[in-house]
Amino acid sequence: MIDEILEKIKQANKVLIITHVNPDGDTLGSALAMKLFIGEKADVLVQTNKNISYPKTYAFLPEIEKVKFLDTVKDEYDLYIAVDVASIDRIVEFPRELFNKSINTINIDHHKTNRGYGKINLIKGGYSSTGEVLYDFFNEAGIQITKEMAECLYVAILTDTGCFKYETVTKDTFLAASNLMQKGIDTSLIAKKCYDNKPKAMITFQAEVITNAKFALDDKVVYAMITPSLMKKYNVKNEHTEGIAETLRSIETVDISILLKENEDKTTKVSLRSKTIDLTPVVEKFNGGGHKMAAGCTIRRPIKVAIELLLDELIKYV
Ligand SMILES: [Mn+2]
Repeated sequence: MIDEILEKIKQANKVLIITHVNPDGDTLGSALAMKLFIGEKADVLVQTNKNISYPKTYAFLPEIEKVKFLDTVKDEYDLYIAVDVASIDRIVEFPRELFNKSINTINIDHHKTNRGYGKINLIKGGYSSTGEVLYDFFNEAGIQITKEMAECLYVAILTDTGCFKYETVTKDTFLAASNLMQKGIDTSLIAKKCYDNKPKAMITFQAEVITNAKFALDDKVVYAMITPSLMKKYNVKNEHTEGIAETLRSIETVDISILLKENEDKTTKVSLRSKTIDLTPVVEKFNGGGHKMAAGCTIRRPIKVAIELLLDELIKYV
């Protein structure tokens, strides 16, 4: 499989590396590490238009200033590589069309729910991050990991493990981090850039969301709701909702935290976090995906209906 991937990369004239919608540190770090390896003939796609862009937190990543957006991407590629994209519907219409019609598609991921929609699928379900999958890939392929690539992979692993806290972390994850550190990256500075760099409005916005959170099922479940008007009030973007579900999960009695965000079209984006309960069957009921302790879905109903549907489902597990 590794040789096959290397061969495809070698043969390609132009490569599009696709990150998932609402990009995070893992998908961006993995995509940029891959771009740094492939070089000039590879572009990274962020699936928004340019004015929405990627979370500013990650603006320090090498070569991120070169990414393509939906409004600049063209039909000019002969190889597509999706990284950290759990399912094909995490790629939006136009790039999905390009991906689906191409004979050269590679799917690199760590989500257990990934069904292998690529022609070549390098999926290590249960791995800490796609960053760690790629770290193994580069090593097994005998590819030299540069300092810049190491920075990207480290950010991918750091952010997707919640700073090495989640149960997906193994001794190999620490070994990867250690080896990446030996490339000369400043891990303390990277952590500051990823976590101590938030806009003031993000914290005041999150304070209001958390203050209004509701508890259910003997305080084992907590949920918070975000409407477009609240986001407008604080002038915040999607990326500024990050961390709310984790903060709510950190409450002593809570096993499952839910963050619901109503979209302009009255559908609801749901993020779930859990301490002990496997969330994958819950989100699969709503065509979502993810990991045991961190999963998500979109429910095609307004926010108040969505939470009722979710609570009805969660009663079976809590
Ligand atoms: Mn990931």
